[in-house]
Amino acid sequence: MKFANVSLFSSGILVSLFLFCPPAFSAILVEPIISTPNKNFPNGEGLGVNFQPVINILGSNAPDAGNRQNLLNDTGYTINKLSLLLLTQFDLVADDVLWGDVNRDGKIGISNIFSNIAIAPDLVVEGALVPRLDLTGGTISNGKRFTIQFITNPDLTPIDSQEYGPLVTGFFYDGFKSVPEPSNLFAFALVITIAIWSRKGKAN
Ligand SMILES: [Ca+2]
Ligand SMILES: [Ca+2]
Repeated sequence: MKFANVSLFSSGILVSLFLFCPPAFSAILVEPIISTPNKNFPNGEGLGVNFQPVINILGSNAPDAGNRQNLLNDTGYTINKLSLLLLTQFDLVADDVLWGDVNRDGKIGISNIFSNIAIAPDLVVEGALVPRLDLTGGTISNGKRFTIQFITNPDLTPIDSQEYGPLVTGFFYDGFKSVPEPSNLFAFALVITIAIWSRKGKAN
């Protein structure tokens, strides 16, 4: 009798494990590739002057052929920080979606522009916690192109290149506007000085 109870209990545990463990093991890992323009990709759209630092988020499906383009930074700002987001509340998968080392080189994120790539605290977007990855230690000047791609494990790239990937990623940036060259500042100061001198001259 006791033995039978134990067996039942054990099989109950097995059922629970079977039901609850697979989702934890099947988390989808996402790794971004941020690079200088890829010669194999077409030149895509500009980000536009309405895409403002920090306050605007640009979203896209991933991974898919639609991401394979060279975006233009025409925001008017030099981008010195990119924050990438996994907008899991909008995706089409039930599994957890996390940043991870998909190409297994020991680091999360691949970039020939930004040298520091680090997981940042989750961001709250429309009430949902959003995994975030910050890229710093590099710049994308206004007028320059760059690419953002995502690779995943398992590979969720649609077989049909016209289809959208099931994940939704987003990004926002921080940056600065170019300041006048030091030589221009000096010339400006010189003009002001001359104006003051000439005014003094008139008064006398
Ligand atoms: Ca989801
Ligand atoms: Ca990696």
